[in-house]
Amino acid sequence: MIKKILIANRGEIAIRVMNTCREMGIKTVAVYSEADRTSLHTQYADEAYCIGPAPSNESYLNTDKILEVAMKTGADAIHPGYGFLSENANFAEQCQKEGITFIGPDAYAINTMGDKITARKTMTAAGVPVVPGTAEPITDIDAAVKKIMEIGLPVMIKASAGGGGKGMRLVEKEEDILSSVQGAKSEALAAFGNDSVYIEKYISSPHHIEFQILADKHGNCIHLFERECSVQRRHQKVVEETPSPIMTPKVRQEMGQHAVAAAKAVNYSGAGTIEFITDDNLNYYFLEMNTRLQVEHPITEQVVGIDLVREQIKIADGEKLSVKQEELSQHGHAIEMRIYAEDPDNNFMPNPGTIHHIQFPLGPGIRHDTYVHNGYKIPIYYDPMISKLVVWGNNRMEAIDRMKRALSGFRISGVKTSIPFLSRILEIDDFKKGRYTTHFIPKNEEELQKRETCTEDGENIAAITAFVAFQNQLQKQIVSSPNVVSSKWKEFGRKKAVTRL
Ligand code: MV4
Repeated sequence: MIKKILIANRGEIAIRVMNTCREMGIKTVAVYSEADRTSLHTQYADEAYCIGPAPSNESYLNTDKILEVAMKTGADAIHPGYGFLSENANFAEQCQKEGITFIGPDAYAINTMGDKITARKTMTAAGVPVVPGTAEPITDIDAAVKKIMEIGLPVMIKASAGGGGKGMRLVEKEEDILSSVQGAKSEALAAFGNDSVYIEKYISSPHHIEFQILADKHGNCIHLFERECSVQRRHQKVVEETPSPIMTPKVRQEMGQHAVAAAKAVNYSGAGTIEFITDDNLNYYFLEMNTRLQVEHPITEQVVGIDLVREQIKIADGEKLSVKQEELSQHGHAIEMRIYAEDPDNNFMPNPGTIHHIQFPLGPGIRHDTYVHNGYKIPIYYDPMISKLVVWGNNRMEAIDRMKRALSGFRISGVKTSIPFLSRILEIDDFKKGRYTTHFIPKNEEELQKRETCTEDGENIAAITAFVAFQNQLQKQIVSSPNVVSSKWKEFGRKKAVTRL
């Protein structure tokens, strides 16, 4: 029985995992870097231990130190969250050697899916469609040119160790093949220490649609339907929604079955995501598998009604899946927007700093996964995401209206955020109609970059100025007519009410 879990992460996801642990009666151990001494996750856990200096490789990536804390505190299991050690096969193996349960798949599944060429081969063998391309890495340039001309230009050159867009090149002309292959190889070598690259046919206006899967250690595997993640900026997801606006019941069922086949092919256990790239006609191809809990997992939880962290823990503890595929359905519509401490008017530069005041949107259909609070200083060392705003509605239109209301109910001062940019996305026709591809943000660049005439800071200053002016006026009146008895507040209240009508 898992009775105590160490959460090897920080921020909103550490808190998210701890919430489920608390509901399950499981004790929690937080680890933190020197920069996170006052972060909420350290106070939220039953115990918390400092594991080193601010830089990730000296703290949140310090496997020896984390395992030492796990053993000292008697933790039965480690939840890695996302990022950091979540897809580190060596760490999963190290945990196992120490007799601590890694809440995630085994090293074999992580390694097989982590190497894209191996993943493509494994998927092909399992009957999962992959993008037409090469099965083997490019070794000789003449063979590569021949193969590319067979597939037909344009093509993508991709790093086998890559993912998320690194070490990737689009080739449109025959004369660019050599330089693109060389460019991709050197970028891959620098980023991953591995210069293996392969070729895929280029899908010109793709959608990113991913399937959530859950697999237990007894050979059972189910999918929890799709998430549409095509609204991205420089390979960073900006909006995620489920169901996908372009999905049909038939394709959903087929893709879901292929997602389950993909997971089974690597003997997967735990929660995972199969990413597909689809064209406008819903032809779909396996792209990669993420062998972790994902940032955008809450939209699936809201629509399918399953706590994915609870399932992860139960699976890690050796339990069988408690639900069958036929018992699952999608109810309503959920949208997530990631809120970053960054300046959308200045090329999305990270804007860490102290949050002087923050007020979250409240009310029906809103879930807000965060770790920030009034007076919190966002450290410069980590990803500047401060929260995930998730809304649920009976249908897509209701969810969009709810997201608009939620974004407009957000108050934050001290740091710049992506909120104004996110609000503009909801006003764009292609988004409203659910007709968008991965080109959505570049295509609507101009409209999305429109600056507000009245910024949030401007709005605050206007309110403060008006208030101070009113106080001054009130003071003068009280001084000039000392007989007035306490009617000015009432009067102000009435005036305000009248003005608003
Ligand atoms: C592609 C593609 C078109 N054709 N592969 C980008 C990140 C990596 N996970 C895969 N990516 C792409 N692979 C082929 N054969 C276009 C992209 C792509 C993309 C994919 C998903 C979401 C956003 C994207 C933005 C630009 C390019």
